[in-house]
Amino acid sequence: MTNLSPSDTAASDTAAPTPDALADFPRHAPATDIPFQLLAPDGTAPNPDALPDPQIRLSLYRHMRRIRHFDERGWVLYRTGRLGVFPPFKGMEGSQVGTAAALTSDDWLFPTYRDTGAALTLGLPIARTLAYWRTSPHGWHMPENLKVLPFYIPIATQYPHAVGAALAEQRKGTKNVAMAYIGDGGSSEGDFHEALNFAGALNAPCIFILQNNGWAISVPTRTQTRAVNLARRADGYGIPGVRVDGNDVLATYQVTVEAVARARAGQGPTLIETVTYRIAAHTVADDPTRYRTDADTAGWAEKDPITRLRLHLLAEGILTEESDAALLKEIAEEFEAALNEADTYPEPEPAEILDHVFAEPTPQLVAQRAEILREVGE
Ligand SMILES: Cc1ncc(C[n+]2csc(CCOP(=O)(O)OP(=O)(O)O)c2C)c(N)n1
Ligand SMILES: [Mg+2]
Repeated sequence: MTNLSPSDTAASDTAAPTPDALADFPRHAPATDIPFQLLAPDGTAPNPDALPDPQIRLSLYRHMRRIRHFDERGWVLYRTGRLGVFPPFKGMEGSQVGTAAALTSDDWLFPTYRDTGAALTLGLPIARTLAYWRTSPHGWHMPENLKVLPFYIPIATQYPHAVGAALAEQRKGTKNVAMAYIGDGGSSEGDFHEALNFAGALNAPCIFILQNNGWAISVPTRTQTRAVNLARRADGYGIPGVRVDGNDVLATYQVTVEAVARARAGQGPTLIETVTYRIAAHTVADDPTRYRTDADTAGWAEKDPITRLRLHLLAEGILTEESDAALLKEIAEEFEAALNEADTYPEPEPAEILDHVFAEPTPQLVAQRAEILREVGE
């Protein structure tokens, strides 16, 4: 099963490419720098036969709506002192859902701080996710039935880790894959390049998602690198690179399903650059008006991933105004129930900061724990 709702067809099964389809992969790697797209910003699909099943389209829409609700409620909770600082991801829902929905719960997901939406899509419970952004230990360790790593704050470190996890699965002889996220800024770090080379050389079943959202805090992508098409960085490591419209969840999903299928079939790693945009601030504590103007962001609101799929689903009769309203109500209720659950988690004890670092604490951690307990007088 994939991460789409239980009633959905397993995406990786239905979309398992034939040998012919694999032969010319990546068929979406363009000679130009134009990202691959299935759905135009006005919701029209020039090639309707290329779209995934209606049920999958609806499920992708539901996931995007669900994570946007988290993002919107997150701002309110932060401003009312009920959530810590978190990085919003509005506008990037297509990129996060389209990629994570191609995995199953047997696969690994290595998210950055920006990728709350991807982790929620794969099944990380909302209550635990809220706990993480409340800096509560309840959010520091993941449910045992999921291989989602805690959100990485040091940029790029997750890439080599993901290759390690992918190689472990390869050695065990499973078909499981690892998916790692990084930003445009992170792709200028050494770890990014080491990981791609390592994965290519050892044919690791690893999918590298590079979310190019235009900004690394206050530094625009055009300033941090002279490269325009970041997917082409894959060429340097002999692996396929795909540039996709990250605000088109259907296109993103399709290229990711293909990359996952290749990895499961023993055909190695893929780099997917999702071209998207950070509509909001770097974190809820950041003020982007200090470093960018309306001219910088112009045009991106019209490319919103949710609006575009909504227009398409309404036109196709897959969604109605009524079913959409019912969906939003259901999503809001689910969120409030999770918030209530997170509110019941007890306040952390100071020494808990050292829990969950290793399965068995090292002698150093045992000593530090004792020191903390002495300091707080326990
Ligand atoms: C190793 C490391 N260096 C510097 C930072 C400080 N830092 C936090 S976010 C960020 C920018 C990252 O930009 P990008 O990779 O594009 O991700 P985005 O925030 O756009 O999702 C930097 C430099 C850090 N967290 N880790
Ligand atoms: Mg960025």
